[in-house]
Amino acid sequence: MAETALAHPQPNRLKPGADGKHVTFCRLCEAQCGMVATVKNGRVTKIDPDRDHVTAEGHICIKGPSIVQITYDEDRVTTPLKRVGMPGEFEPVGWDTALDDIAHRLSQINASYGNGSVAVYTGNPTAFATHLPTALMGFAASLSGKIYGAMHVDTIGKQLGSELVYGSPMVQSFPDIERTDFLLMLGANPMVSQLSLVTEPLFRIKLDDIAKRGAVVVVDPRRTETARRYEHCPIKPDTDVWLLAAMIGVLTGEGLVEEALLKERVAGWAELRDALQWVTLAEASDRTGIPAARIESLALEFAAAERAVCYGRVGTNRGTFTTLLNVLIEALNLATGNFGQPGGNVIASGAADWPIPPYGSSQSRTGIPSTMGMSPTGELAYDILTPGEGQLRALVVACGNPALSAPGGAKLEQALENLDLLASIDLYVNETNRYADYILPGLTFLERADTNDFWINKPRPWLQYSNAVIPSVGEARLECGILDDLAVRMGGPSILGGLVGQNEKTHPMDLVAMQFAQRDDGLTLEKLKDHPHGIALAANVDAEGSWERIAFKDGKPKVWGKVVGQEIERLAAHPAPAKGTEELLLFGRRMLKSLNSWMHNVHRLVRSDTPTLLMHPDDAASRGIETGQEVTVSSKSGTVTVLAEVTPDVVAGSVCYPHGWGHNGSWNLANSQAGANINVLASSDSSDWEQVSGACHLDGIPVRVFPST
Ligand SMILES: Nc1nc2c(c(=O)[nH]1)N[C@H]1C(S)=C(S)[C@@H](COP(=O)(O)OP(=O)(O)OC[C@H]3O[C@@H](n4cnc5c(=O)[nH]c(N)nc54)[C@H](O)[C@@H]3O)O[C@H]1N2
Ligand SMILES: Nc1nc2c(c(=O)[nH]1)N[C@H]1C(S)=C(S)[C@@H](COP(=O)(O)OP(=O)(O)OC[C@H]3O[C@@H](n4cnc5c(=O)[nH]c(N)nc54)[C@H](O)[C@@H]3O)O[C@H]1N2
Ligand code: SF4
Ligand SMILES: [Mo]
Repeated sequence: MAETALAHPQPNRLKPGADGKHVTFCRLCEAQCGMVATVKNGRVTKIDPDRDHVTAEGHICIKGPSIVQITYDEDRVTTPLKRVGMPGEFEPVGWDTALDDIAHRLSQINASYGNGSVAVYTGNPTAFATHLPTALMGFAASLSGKIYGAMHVDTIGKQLGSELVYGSPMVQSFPDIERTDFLLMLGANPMVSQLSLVTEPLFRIKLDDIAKRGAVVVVDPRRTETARRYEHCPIKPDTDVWLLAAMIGVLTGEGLVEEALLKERVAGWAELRDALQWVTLAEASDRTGIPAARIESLALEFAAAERAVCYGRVGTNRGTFTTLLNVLIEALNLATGNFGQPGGNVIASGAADWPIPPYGSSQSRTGIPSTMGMSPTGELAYDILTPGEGQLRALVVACGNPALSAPGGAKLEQALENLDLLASIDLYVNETNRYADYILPGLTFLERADTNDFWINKPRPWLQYSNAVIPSVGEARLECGILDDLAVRMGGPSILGGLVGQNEKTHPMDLVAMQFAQRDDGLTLEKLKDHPHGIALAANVDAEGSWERIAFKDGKPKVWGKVVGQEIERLAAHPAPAKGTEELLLFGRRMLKSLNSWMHNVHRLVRSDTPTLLMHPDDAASRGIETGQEVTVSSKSGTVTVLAEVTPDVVAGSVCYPHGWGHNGSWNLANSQAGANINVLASSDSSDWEQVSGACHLDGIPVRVFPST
């Protein structure tokens, strides 16, 4: 029986499953494009762009409409599954049986071992389902459990940097791309990723406009789709921190920093400036591979632009100095007077007001301080396999696939099989939950009512509500409802009810309605429902208001502190890589028709998106490697075999491969695709990561590459 309780009453629009055109929005990536879904005989037959959408104005990418194939995919899990044999061998089971057994075993494990023996893993799609992140946090708290997630392979440097500079990991700055004249972009490829930690579906038009007004400079070891369109500044992987330190040095030397503003409104500038004085242009040039003159001109161009902003994304979050790098990005924006200004680096209002434990409030078993109270994901295998206090014995994975997304894939798979209990809420049998005891079927966004208020980093703020387009397929259920049910079966209060102080089940949309009721602009959820294409809240983000959002009591950003000081000392002592070595540095990329590890079961997405190892012609020639050849790539952590593609697009001395491939779940088409799990090459030994954050080292991994035959 389909669960129709998900259908929240919605007077002005079609009921879930009703024939007709349902106005909705995509929840696959942060762009959140508007969509119109056509339903015939209760089934979604097609998805068109919503040309009346308040921000996207008809923008959509190829992945969005593919949600239809995923929703009705015959490989999709639509009943609870129980493991009956080897990994991947499951049989359908009833909801009550599954939930009762999971609840019973979780309670038992927790009672027997306590102390972090139980954990949740929150994958990327949890951030696109209203109240799922909060439900997961509540669920973990109810078990005194640990929380692992995609953060340590994605945004950790940004989050810790935000806590150090602005006082909270939730107070995150973003570029006001609507109004800037100069965008310095590091480690991001929006032409493929559709822009991350900034929600702007028309990003391409906005970037084109910036380039017309001034410049978009893309710092990347690969001549990416974005670098090609704008101005490329090639850099050796994992060296951006040198670029930023040197740029700050140039600006200081030239007297181009806003000293008065820094003195009055920012804490720690003088200390940071002085601590970086030893960084010379020559050294930075040697480390980054960027000519000294270019580093200098980049700094001068940045300072000269009326409105400039530096933005770093995934490629600045998994290196050796990711935390310092993120602090320096904030510092560059602050020092040039570009923080809290139209066209500069801004902070939006409305960051989730969660009770977040401060940085370092706990430590992992190998001594990594927690950020946002989260355990380092790279340590999952270690925590499961290493006996003693805090050994992990039960894991609930929500919308995640760490076997492909976290470092040390093979070891992690072995560890997952060693758990006393592994339960997963997912759409598929993936590479992680094939080791599970139970898989519980969750929903696609077509089956969920949602608002888009989680993603607040919008240069043009807007809000949208969508009802579920269809009732849930098969026996699939709303994810936060599943967690709530488990919590209650374990004898605790409802976590969703608990959030609003009621000891009874509450629909997440009721919670959203209550949150809306506290807004000071009078917009209620009911009013929002009257605007099916979304409602524009303002033409622009309130840039000047950014200053009021700083979480420190004195309202001043802090660019100096113990962590920053120590990290600069570590940088000074960091040896330059040996020259003339056989090793190449491996870094990642995303592909337009992929979404991390899980959209490879859709024919139109995979038919022309084969992953290859990009390699510079000089490196290929010296190894006798040609395009299309099978090559072996090995690191200290593992070995994979992949196809080579020789191209001058990557800097010499580096190779590039996307993550999320190498399938062996129950998704038939995905399993038949070429490609390997590149994270087998990433280290799950915590001593190989940045110690202050636990950021996994995914970009700049030393590897050897040679022909396979
Ligand atoms: N080497 C390398 N590794 C990386 C990265 C990289 O750039 N390079 N990127 C990292 C980043 S940024 C991220 S975010 C992580 C992602 O890491 P994860 O979040 O662990 O993995 P995903 O591949 O996003 O897997 C999502 C899972 O959720 C399921 N799912 C999708 N939508 C829904 C839904 O609505 N409901 C339910 N119940 N399930 C759903 C899918 O079937 C899939 O199994 O990977 C990281 N790993
Ligand atoms: N099509 C598609 N879109 C996606 C996703 C997807 O998998 N596919 N995933 C979504 C997710 S979960 C996220 S987090 C966002 C991420 O969005 P982005 O941050 O834009 O992610 P990427 O496209 O991986 O771009 C990262 C860039 O960093 C570069 N890079 C790697 N190492 C370094 C380095 O040391 N220095 C510098 N300067 N650059 C480096 C890579 O070459 C790459 O071009 O995208 C989201 N959107
Ligand atoms: S860019 Fe594509 S995947 Fe992202 S929200 Fe828009 S349609 Fe969905
Ligand atoms: Mo991500």
